[in-house]
Amino acid sequence: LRVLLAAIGLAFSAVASATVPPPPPIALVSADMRPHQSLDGPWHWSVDPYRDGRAGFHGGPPGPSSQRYADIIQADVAAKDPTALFEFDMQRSPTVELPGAWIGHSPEMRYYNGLVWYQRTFDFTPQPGKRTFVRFGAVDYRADLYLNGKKLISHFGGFTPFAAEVTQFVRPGRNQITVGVDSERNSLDVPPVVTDWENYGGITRSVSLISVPETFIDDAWVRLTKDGRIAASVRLNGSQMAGFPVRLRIPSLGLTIAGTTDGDGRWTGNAPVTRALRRWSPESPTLYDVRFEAGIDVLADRVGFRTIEVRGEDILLNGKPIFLRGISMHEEELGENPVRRITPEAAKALLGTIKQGLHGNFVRLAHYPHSEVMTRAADELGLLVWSEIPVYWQVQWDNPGVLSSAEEMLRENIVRDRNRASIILWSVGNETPVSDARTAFMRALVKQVRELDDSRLVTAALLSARKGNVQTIDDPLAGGLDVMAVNTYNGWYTPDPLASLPELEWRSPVRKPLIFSEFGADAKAGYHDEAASPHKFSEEYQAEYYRQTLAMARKVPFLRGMSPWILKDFRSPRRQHPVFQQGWNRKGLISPTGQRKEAFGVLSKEYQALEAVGV
Ligand code: GCB
Repeated sequence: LRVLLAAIGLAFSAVASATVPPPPPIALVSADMRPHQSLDGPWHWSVDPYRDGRAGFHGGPPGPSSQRYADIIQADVAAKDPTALFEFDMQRSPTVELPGAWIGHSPEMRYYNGLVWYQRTFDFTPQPGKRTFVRFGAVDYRADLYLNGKKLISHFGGFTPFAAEVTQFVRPGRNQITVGVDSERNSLDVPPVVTDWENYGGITRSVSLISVPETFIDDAWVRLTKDGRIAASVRLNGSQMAGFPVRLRIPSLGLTIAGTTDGDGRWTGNAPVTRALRRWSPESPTLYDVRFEAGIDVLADRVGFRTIEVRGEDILLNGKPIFLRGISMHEEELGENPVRRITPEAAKALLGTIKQGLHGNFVRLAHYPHSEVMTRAADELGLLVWSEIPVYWQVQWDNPGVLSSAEEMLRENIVRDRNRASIILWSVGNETPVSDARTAFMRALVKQVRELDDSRLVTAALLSARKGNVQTIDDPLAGGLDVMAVNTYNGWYTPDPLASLPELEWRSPVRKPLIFSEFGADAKAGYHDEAASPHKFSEEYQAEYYRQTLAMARKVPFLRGMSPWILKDFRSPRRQHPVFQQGWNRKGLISPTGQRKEAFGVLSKEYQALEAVGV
C-alpha cells in the first residue's frame, strides 16, 4: 500500500512540479541548539501486539464503542459518556524514562517486535506571534504522532529526525501527546528485515517542543569551500519569503556575510577566508560560534572549517594527505543492557576510547545515521566521521518506493549534519551484491549526495572478488565514488590460515583511494587459548587475525584508511552461540562493559606507529 501511495505521490508531484514545487519538509536544522522545552522524561507506555489501537477494538468507525489509543482523551470521553468502554488506559499504564528503546522497559519486552503506544502530558505557555513544532530525534521504525487527539504525521525510518508543526493544536495549559511506535519492518523497508544488529524499537532520541518566529531559519549551512571561501546558505520558512534580510556572523573572525532571500526564501553568500581562521582537524578540532540571523530569528551553532578532497589515490584533509586510522561502531552505549540511549557522556566514552586508547583519527558510524549527540561529540573531540544510511545487504532494488525511502533518509541525514566538520564521507550503503538494478539504485543515491553536499566525499562499503591469491574490487559502482571501500573477512569467514593473509594481493581497475571499511574476528573477552594455533573466539585468535590482516593491509599501495569491525561487542539477535556469543556479535575490540581484548593492543600499536610518522 505504501508503495502504491508513493507511486501516486510521485505521479502527483510530477504534475504539481509543472506548477509550484512542493515545499521541502520541515528541517529545523541545528534544532538541538535552539531554546526548547524538553519532552524527555517519564512517558506512559502500553503494548498493542494486534494493533487494535490503530484499527479500533470492536470494528466500525472511531467512537465510544471502537476506541483507538490515540484519537481520544479518555477523561473527556468518560465525562461525556459514563458507559464508555476502555480496553486500555494509557493514563494508568506504567511509565518509563525516554529516550531509550523498549528493550529496557521490562524483561517481557526483550524480543518484542510490533506496536507500542507512548503518551505523556505537558504544560505549555504560548508565546505571541510564535510558531511551535514538536521534534523527534529518532523513532524506530514507524511513528504515528497525535496531539490532543489530533493525528499530525506518520514518519518512517529509525535513524533520522522529523518535526511537525503544532501551532494550531497546542493549547495554553495542559496538553496530551501520543505516539504509536511500530518496530516491524517489511521487505519494502530500509534497512530490510534481517540485519546483524539489535533492532532497538522505540523512541531512541530526544523529543522537544521548539518555538520560533513566524518566519524562521529552517535550513542553514556554512562551510569552507575548496577555493578558500566561507560559503553560507539559508532557507526560510514562513509567510514572508522574498526579500527577507539574512546574514551569517562569525564574531570571533569579525566576519559577516549578508544578503536578502529570493522568492523561495533562499539565500546564498560567500566571503574570502580571513587569515585568522584556524582549520578544524583531529589534532586541533577548532569550532567557531556562528550565528545565522533572519529578522528576529537567530540560529546559533558551533562549526568547524576544513576541506576534504581526493587527488589520485590520496585523501587530502586541508590540502594534506591523510591516512584514516579508524574503527567501526554501532550506536550502542557501554554496559550489559544497552538501550541505545546516547548521552554526551556515552558518546564521549566511546569516541574517547578511539582517540586516546587506539590513537585513531576516524570512526565509521555504521550502518545508519547515529544520534546528533554522537556527531557533535566527534566535532568536539576531533574524530573524522563516515556517516551511512541503512541500505544494507539486500533491499528491493527495482522498487521506486524503496528508492524514495532511501533518498528521504539520505536527505534527512545530510541536512541534519551538513554543518559537522567531522563528517568527511557519506556512505550510500553496505555490502550490496552487484546487479544492474542495485547499481542503478546506488548511483541515484550518489547523485543525490552530490546535489545536496559538494563539500564531502561519497563512498560505499563494497564486496570484492577473489581468484587464487588475488582480490579484485570489480564493482561497477566504484568508478562513481570518490573513495572505494571494501569489507573483507578472509581468515574469519574463510578457512584461510591466518599466516597466509599477507600473501593476498589487492587490485583495482579504478585508480582511487581505498578504505578497508571492515575486517574482524570474534573473541569472547576473557577466553584464552594458548595453543600454537589458537581456536576461533579466543582473544589470541583475534589478536593474530589483526596482526596478519594489518600485515596484508600494509602491502596495499592504494590503501588510505581502515575501520575494522568493530570497537565494541554489540547485540545481535542472530548470534546465539551459547558459549561464545549469547546474543552478541563478539567482534568488538572491547567487551560490552569496556574490557579491552588483546587485539585492542595490536591495533593501538599499529595506529600509534602511524601517528608517530604523521599520517
Ligand atoms: C559484515 C557486515 C556487518 C556484520 C559483520 C559481521 O560484513 O557489514 O554488519 O556485523 O559483517 O560480523 O559478520
